[in-house]
Amino acid sequence: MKRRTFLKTSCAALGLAVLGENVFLPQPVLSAGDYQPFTTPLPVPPLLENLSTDPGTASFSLTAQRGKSRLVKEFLTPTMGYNGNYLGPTIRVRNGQKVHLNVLNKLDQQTTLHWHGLHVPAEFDGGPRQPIAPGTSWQPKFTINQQAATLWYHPHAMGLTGEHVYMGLAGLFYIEDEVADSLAIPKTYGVDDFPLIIQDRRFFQDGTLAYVQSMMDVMHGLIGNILLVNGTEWPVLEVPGGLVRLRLLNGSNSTIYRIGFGDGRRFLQIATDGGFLEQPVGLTEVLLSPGERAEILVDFSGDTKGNGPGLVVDQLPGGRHEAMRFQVGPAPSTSFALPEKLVTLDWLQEKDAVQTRTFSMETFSQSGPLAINGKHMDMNRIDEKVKLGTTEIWEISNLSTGMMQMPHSMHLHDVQFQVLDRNGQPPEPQERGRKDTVLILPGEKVRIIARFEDYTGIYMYHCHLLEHEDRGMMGQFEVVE
Ligand SMILES: [Cu+2]
Repeated sequence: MKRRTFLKTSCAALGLAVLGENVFLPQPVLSAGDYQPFTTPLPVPPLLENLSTDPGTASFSLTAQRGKSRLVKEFLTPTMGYNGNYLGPTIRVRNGQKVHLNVLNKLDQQTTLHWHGLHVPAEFDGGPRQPIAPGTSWQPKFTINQQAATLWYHPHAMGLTGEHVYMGLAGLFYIEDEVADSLAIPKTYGVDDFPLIIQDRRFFQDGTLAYVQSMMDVMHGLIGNILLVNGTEWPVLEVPGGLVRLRLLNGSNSTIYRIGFGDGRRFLQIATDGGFLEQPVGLTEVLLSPGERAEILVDFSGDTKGNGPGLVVDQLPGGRHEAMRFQVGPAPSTSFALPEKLVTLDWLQEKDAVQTRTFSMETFSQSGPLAINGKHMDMNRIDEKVKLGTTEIWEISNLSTGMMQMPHSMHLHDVQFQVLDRNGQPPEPQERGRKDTVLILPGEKVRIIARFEDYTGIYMYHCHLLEHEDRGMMGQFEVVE
């Protein structure tokens, strides 16, 4: 199936009906006046306090805990969060900084904490090999060794990732550096530079999160009918009447989002998963699979004060939602001279690759559904051994056919990679940057290139549709001397 065709038709394939729709809260209808939309201010996660007095070191404390949150209507929904009820604070560090963390698990089950997109030693990666038992804590430490980027953190315990993220365990992890400092772009957190964590959720009629799965929910991934931004339904964000930077995270479990504005306005994408693009790319929508990020610059200088566009999110599969609205305030005191050039990226060369590995993302395989190369995750098996300091090409294909054409989203721990080509064609300009997660639609074959350096040890690669990951669509690669 062609990429364009899939993106159009998959909207119709909805997995919701299977458990019986009336057990769930229905999708609220804006025009029906269900309740007052766009009146709740968008919460911006607080920046996590750095407990260190040494400027070269950042020291943070995170606690995974249960709580209750007002996510939808009048309900107080049981949730999970870091240092709070739902989601977690934003961690902000600088390249070169030493980072010490204390992660306390106050849940009644094991969890882990993975730094998605961060290049860290395997023992501190926070994948399924580093479980944190209930009531215990974990102290990862590492030195930030990569450029400015919008990364995130979330749990990654074997078989529990989907549920924990669904309940609210996730937060953002920003890296800043001198290059980011020098660019004339908005960079004041919560003033002209906002994180937007976009998720969809499904609720039972009593307002509890419906993390139950029919076979369809497993295959499609759990697709919710209610959109949340930073844990809030239909929020409004007051923005300055000028250039604003939005850091978008698809924080959903399994839904692909096509994100744009209600009035179809153009914006500039300036960063991918792993940092800045070489130059801004003009777009009217971004396509993000679960786990992917994009930083965009939006110009609100032409909007009438008090008005503003909606942020429109198309779910694939699923519906079209006005997820939030912007309300334009006074013009800012700073104006920005947008650079044509953002950064110079260090392009990995195909000729430097020592080998090509092939990965087949299999919706159905000989050994059952949701496998990679016919295998399901086994902690006792190393699937790939990669030599430290070498460059490799990974060719990832999604050859699912027939009725169940599932998209998959491949995430590699340890590295930021580059997309070489998709079905033999060079990637779109907005994908020509540092990536850690890549969407692979049915019928697609994507070649990526990565350099495995600095750290030896065992890391994960997996589908970032979390219901797929939890069913074993994951493998382990070991970086060896
Ligand atoms: Cu998948």
